[in-house]
Parts: sequence; C-alpha cells; structure tokens
Amino acid sequence: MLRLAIQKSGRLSEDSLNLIRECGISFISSSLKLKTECTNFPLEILFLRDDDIPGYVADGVADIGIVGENVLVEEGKQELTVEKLGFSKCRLSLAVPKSVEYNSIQDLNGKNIATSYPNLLQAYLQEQGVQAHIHTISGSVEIAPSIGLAEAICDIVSSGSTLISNGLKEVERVFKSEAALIATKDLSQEKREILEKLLFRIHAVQRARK
Ligand code: PRT
Ligand code: ZN
Repeated sequence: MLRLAIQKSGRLSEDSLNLIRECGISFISSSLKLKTECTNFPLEILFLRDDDIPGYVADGVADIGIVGENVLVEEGKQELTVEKLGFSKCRLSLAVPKSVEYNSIQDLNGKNIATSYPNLLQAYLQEQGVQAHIHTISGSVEIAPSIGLAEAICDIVSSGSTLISNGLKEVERVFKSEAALIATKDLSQEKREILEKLLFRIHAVQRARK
C-alpha cells in the first residue's frame, strides 16, 4: 500500500481529492478522519497541514504527497518533486503601498520586508543584489505596511484582490508556483510500481482535461 499525504483543509484539498477521484480511486472521506484507505486501489491517504507534507515525505512517513511548490522550495525539499500537477497556481510577489513611488527592486535596499517565505525571498534578493531586512511572520502579512512593521511585503498572490483591498500594489514576481506531486527518495520496488500505476492514471486525467 502506498501512502499519500494531502492537505487536510485549505486551498489544495479539494483539487487534490478531485484528482484522486478522477483517477477512478474511491475512498470514504470524513472531515474528522486523519487517514483513509482507498477501497479499489492500494492507496492510503493522510490528511495533514500543508507545511508538514514535505517533511513527512522526506522522512518516508508518507511515500508521496501533494503540496505547493512555494512550500516545497521554501523548505528546501524541491529534490522530492516528481511532477507538477497544474492546479493551485499562484505567485509569490513583492508588494508596496500603492501611494509609494517604485522604480526598481533597488528601491528595497535597506527596507523592511514582511513575509512567511524568508528563504525564497532571501534567495531572490541576493540574486538581485539587494540587501533588506526580512521580518518573518506567519500570517496576515498584507497588513504589515499599514501597522508600520514593514515598508514592503512578499506574499502569495493569485487574483490580486487581497493586495488591492489592503492598499498595496504588486511590484515584483519572486516565484511562480503550482501544486506538485512529490515522493520520498527510496521507495521499495513494490511501492514504485503502485506509483507508476497512479502516475499513468494521473496522466490520463490530465490529457482528458486539456
Ligand atoms: O492549514 P494549512 O497550513 O494546511 O494551510 P495554509 O493556510 O498554510 O495554506 P492555504 O490553504 O492557504 O494554501 C495552500 C497552498 O495553496 C499555498 O501554499 C499555495 O501553494 C496555494 N495557493 C494558491 C494559495 C493561493 N492560491 C492564495 N491566494 N495560497 C494562499 N493564497 C492566499 C495568500 O496568502 C493571500 O492571503 O490568498 C491571498 C491572496 O489571494 P488573492 O486571490 O486575493 O490574490
Ligand atoms: Zn500551511
């Protein structure tokens, strides 16, 4: 039996479960259960916080997982990637108050930037030759400028409406992300065969969606 870790409740959950269902795999899901065994495919599903998924897969507690590339790369676990899945597309962007004049990334030199993605941001700033102070906060990043915590933020954007409603404008795209299927490094032969079967079905679903 192969163990798959997916997000328990959040933006990845529904699309992850739909993908499994569209692969013709049946299971009984209950919002209270932390794991479920599929009834017609050798797969067990674990429901976890998305941030915990790369670690569980890296440690082999789960064999495979579905997680956003933003979380995966932030945690330095991109080598676990099997393939991109094409949903939960978003970007990690820098934004500043819309009243602030902004010409280039150099304008952020010496500034305070609030983010939940310090590693992705640091790598980008370094690549751009910018030195700024990164304040790592775990949520509500978009209010940081209005409360005086930071002059800029670096956060996940999809439609852009959260930025607009907080009086911010997107000025740089730091990282492009979508959901990815990841797998632990040393899967047994038996589990690798189950993964191959699952991938075969995923590819059929993806072709049918096009
Ligand atoms: O509880 P748990 O830790 O599992 O969940 P979470 O709250 O950490 O994550 P969740 O469910 O918010 O997001 C899971 C993943 O979905 C992220 O890691 C991204 O890969 C992906 N994703 C896609 C998004 C968005 N779109 C998104 N719009 N993650 C977050 N947002 C947030 C963003 O942080 C901002 O607050 O939505 C707001 C911006 O959205 P727009 O549409 O207003 O631009
Ligand atoms: Zn999370």
